Amino acid sequence: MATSVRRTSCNLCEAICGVLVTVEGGRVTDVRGDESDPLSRGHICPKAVALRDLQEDPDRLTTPVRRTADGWQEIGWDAAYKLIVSKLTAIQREHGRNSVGVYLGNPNVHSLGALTHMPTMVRQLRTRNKFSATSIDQLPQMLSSYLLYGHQLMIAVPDIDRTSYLLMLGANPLASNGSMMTAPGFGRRIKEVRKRGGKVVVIDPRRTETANVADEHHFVRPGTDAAFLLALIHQVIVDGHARPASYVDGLAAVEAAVEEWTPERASRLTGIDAEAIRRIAAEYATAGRAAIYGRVGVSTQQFGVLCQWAIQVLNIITGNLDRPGGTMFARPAVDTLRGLGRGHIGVWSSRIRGLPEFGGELPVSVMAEEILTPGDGQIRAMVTIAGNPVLSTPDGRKLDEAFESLDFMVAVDPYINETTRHADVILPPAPPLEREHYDVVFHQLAVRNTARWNDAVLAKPSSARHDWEIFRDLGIALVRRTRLSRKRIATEAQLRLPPRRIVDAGLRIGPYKLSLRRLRKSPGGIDLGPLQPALPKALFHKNKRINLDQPMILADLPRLDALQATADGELLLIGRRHLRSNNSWMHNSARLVKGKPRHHLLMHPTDLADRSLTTGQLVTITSAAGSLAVEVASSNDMMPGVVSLPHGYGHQRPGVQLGVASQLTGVSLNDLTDNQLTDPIAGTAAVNGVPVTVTAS
Ligand SMILES: Nc1nc2c(c(=O)[nH]1)N[C@H]1C(S)=C(S)[C@@H](COP(=O)(O)OP(=O)(O)OC[C@H]3O[C@@H](n4cnc5c(=O)[nH]c(N)nc54)[C@H](O)[C@@H]3O)O[C@H]1N2
Ligand SMILES: Nc1nc2c(c(=O)[nH]1)N[C@H]1C(S)=C(S)[C@@H](COP(=O)(O)OP(=O)(O)OC[C@H]3O[C@@H](n4cnc5c(=O)[nH]c(N)nc54)[C@H](O)[C@@H]3O)O[C@H]1N2
Ligand code: SF4
Ligand SMILES: [Mo]
Repeated sequence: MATSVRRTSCNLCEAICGVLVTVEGGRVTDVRGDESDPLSRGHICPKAVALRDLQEDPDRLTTPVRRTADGWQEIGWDAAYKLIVSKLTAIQREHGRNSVGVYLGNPNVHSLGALTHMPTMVRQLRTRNKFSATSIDQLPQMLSSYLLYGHQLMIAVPDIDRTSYLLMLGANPLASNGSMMTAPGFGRRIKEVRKRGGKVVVIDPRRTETANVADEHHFVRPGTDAAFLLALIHQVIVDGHARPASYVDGLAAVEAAVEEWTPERASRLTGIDAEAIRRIAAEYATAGRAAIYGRVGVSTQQFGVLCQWAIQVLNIITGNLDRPGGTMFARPAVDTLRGLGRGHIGVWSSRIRGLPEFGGELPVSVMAEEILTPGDGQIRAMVTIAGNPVLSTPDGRKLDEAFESLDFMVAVDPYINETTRHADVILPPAPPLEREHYDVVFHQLAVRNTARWNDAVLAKPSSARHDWEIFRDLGIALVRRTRLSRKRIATEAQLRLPPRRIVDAGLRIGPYKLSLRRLRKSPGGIDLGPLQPALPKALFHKNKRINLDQPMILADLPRLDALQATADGELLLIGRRHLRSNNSWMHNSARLVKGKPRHHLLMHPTDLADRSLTTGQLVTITSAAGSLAVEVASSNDMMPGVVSLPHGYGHQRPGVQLGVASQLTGVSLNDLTDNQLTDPIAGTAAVNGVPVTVTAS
């Protein structure tokens, strides 16, 4: 049998590791890290091996299916497209264009074909009811970048390979492999910081895997990080360490805003020692090359935007933004920012709750009410693409009910899961190993400039479709609903361009004047060097200045002033991730899910004792959204008063067709999170810091 080793990449998470895949007689027999990859340097995690399981999963759909009274039936591609377009068109004709809603899930950003072709298809639906994982994820980072740097995706990343001080809040890269910061082998990179004599400090309500490899860890009461960050700004200014670059305005407004946020005051709210806050401020401000980084724990909480703005302010006023070892901007070979909108907020609002759109999307927290509340503009049909919002977004049970009530639903997804079981038609795209890839998103967020093109490892069967082909065909059918015009012809032509042609054009006009041909000659990727200073020229604001004084954010300070301690007996619920799991999916790989169960509610021993509970016992967790029962486990790594549950579990819902996953114990964290609990600035779901009570079941 012919054996070959092919170079490709794993795109299951943001680390985009280079991998070597051994193929024997058309089957994958081995997956390992590519030592020659200039970014990942051989790193992989256990999920890479599961690429093979995705390929061979008997539950993975390979042809479109249609739900009928007698169950799921296979249907041809063309018949499926025809059915979808005629149903969506009829519904929009009768109820208006906003009667079709769209949810765009996480794996879209990991697929080249989704990025090149999906937005054009979705635009043809002309709906304002668009949702995505952004509003339960990185929205606060995008909004602060939009306000400060003029572009929603102009994200500064810690220059971890040169820093001597890294302060991390609400991030656990040893489980997540890093996010909004592509740094494969994050653990090794942390070790290297420490070996250089640098310092790594972690702020998290749980002593995480990352905290365990850091120099210092502090528990923080969930949802109060903004107070800690404002006190750091306060202290940096008091100590005379605020020396922003000449292109920065608004320091006086910041100074006034943090005047009363002394370390003592922040300490009372956060639980972090005032002396420690003072010391961290001084160490960070004088380290010379220092970076503050905050991820999910300081984004999907009630003060997410305030936190992410404050993190930027600290990096800016200490002169760490845009300097080696501080936080810097990547310069990828395909200039992603130029091809994307800079962003906007509040151009329209949601119909029922009036939450603002951001970048053309409404917050996921309003999706269920927009489907369930009758009236003009009610959503009657949904298109979900690479998303499982029943498990991934707040109050999943309500959303389950909402999806069941729809007149029509389409899912572009390889599985029949908690969300897609409600669909009338499911269109499954070809799996990762059958796809070509260039990363148009994560090179933009990478800690080093590199570029890599990957040919497909395995040939796609002729009966299968790539995601981009699905979006092309649906898009063309949708645009053909409009009158023949120049615009329509241009849209059709754009949809017909294969992703590789788009990448090639992007490379040629990009900053390094590369080409697909050039990249294909170096299948392991090429190194374009460390991050380079780029400011103020790279700013998207016309005046090339950064204004810290953002009224939208400063107006939120009274809400923080009013923040109270939790009520008696109440606990705060937070999430957690595990290296061998990936959001709401990949639980169908026996190889990944084996081992110790990972679904328990973690609770500090004193909180258990206060309630006369013991490890292993079934407990009932109750929140404003509902209650559920799960086993509890004692953990000294939890901050007292805080409990933790992972999201993405709970595959026992009826109709789910996931063999291995359906056998898995565990409940859905998002059956407890509350869709009324948001960060009001932009409606980001606050799924961390949810008030709950825990009692014996
Ligand atoms: N409580 C709580 N909730 C959270 C989070 C949390 O920390 N706590 N995290 C949030 C975050 S950060 C995110 S990003 C969201 C993620 O939530 P979602 O946006 O729902 O994404 P996933 O859970 O990754 O779901 C992936 C879906 O895409 C399908 N899929 C996999 N690969 C492909 C593909 O190549 N093409 C297509 N078309 N489909 C594919 C899978 O079968 C699955 O249905 O969850 C959020 N929800
Ligand atoms: N293995 C694996 N990798 C993944 C994923 C996965 O599901 N599994 N998901 C991917 C996705 S979509 C994303 S967005 C990234 C996320 O990447 P990370 O943000 O690194 O992910 P988490 O592990 O959720 O880390 C969030 C941390 O915030 C802490 N936290 C909770 N509330 C608070 C708070 O109020 N304040 C502070 N300071 N901390 C708090 C939690 O205890 C947790 O340790 O991971 C990606 N990578
Ligand atoms: S860290 Fe793991 S899942 Fe993420 S890209 Fe690398 S191998 Fe894939
Ligand atoms: Mo995410």
